[in-house]
Amino acid sequence: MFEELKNRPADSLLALIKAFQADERAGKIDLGVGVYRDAMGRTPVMRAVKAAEQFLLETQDSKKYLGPEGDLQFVRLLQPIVFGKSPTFVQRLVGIQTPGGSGALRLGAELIQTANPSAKVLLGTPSWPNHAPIFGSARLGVKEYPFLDLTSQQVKFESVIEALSSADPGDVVLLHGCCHNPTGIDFTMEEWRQIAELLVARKLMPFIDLAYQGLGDGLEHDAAPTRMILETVDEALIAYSCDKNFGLYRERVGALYAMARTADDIGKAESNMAALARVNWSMPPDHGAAIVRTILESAEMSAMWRAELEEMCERVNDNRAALAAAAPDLAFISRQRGLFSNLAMSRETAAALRARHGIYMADSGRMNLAGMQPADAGAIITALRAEGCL
Ligand code: PLP
Ligand code: TYF
Repeated sequence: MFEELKNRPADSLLALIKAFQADERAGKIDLGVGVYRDAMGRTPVMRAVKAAEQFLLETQDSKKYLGPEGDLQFVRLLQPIVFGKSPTFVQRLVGIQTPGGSGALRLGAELIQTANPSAKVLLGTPSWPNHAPIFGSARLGVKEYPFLDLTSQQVKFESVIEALSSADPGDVVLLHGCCHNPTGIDFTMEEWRQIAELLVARKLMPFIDLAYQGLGDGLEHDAAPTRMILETVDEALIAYSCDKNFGLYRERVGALYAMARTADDIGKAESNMAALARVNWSMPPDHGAAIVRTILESAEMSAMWRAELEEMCERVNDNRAALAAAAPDLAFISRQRGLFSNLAMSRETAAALRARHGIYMADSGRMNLAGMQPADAGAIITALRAEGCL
């Protein structure tokens, strides 16, 4: 049977991890996979996470099953952080714990497929390379449209408007809530408002992917577009990841929220989300969500978490400023937000940056700004100049 299978390419982002490890040069710089790094180049366990793990070790007295919804206290406590303290739409929200933001995207995709198999998902490109495969493997049609021009580093807003204007009622629009992956380019609030109006006018449903809240300009700022959209439309899905802003990557912590029109619809969304979770993973892994719940239940641990997240956010933005200060051509990097910026380059150039200069970024030219130190700015710019990128 297995002889029938075709070999498939490895995820090129994840392959960079191994390539970097195998490089023995001292000055190598890892701007590859999207994990936060501190001033020592480490991806530390956050202080509040350590404290919560200690607390759980001492107090957790059972690991019995929780059910397909996972830890509902986690889902509830996350709500004010994502949606604000008392949003108008709170009664119309339902959430379920998922294995990471990826699990939330997959569950949301299957929920759409169950409710409306002919719905297409509009995806602005470039996007996170896993988006299209996740929707495709849930048997949804994916319609890609150009989201921006890498050479000018500008959003092609006419193309966004055109894609939404020509979509069919019931289609779904995937939107990065903040810290766009791979470009760091988010819509302005004015553009978000125009998008919200079009969603209503064309009867389209937003599916907001919020994987980096707090890593752009702070928790509140980064959630503002999501909240505005939810105040405007009557149905939405939100895939949330705690893997970056709590540094819990391998623990796989996330949630899928649905906002529905009526109490009846909420009940249906909820029961279908649970049923789909059951056939996918039965129940989500507990440990990471228990950590987040423990942090959010404690004022002290929450304050520790918020303070460390702010430090992380500042560090990334300082790195952005250092690159922009060292090369006027890269001024746009200091205006972009989140872990990533995406330079316009060929894959050959990205390969040359790795081979000749020990600078590891994705073949697409995406760089993780958390992977450098401000003092690396000079070496990065010298290499970019040597390879004709500047
Ligand atoms: N969405 C985007 C835009 C991402 O960059 C990631 C990164 O992994 C995810 C979703 C998935 O997050 P998680 O690791 O929680 O599955
Ligand atoms: O874009 C990134 O680097 C992160 C990590 O299949 C990631 O989102 C990359 C690829 C992948 C899963 C996670």
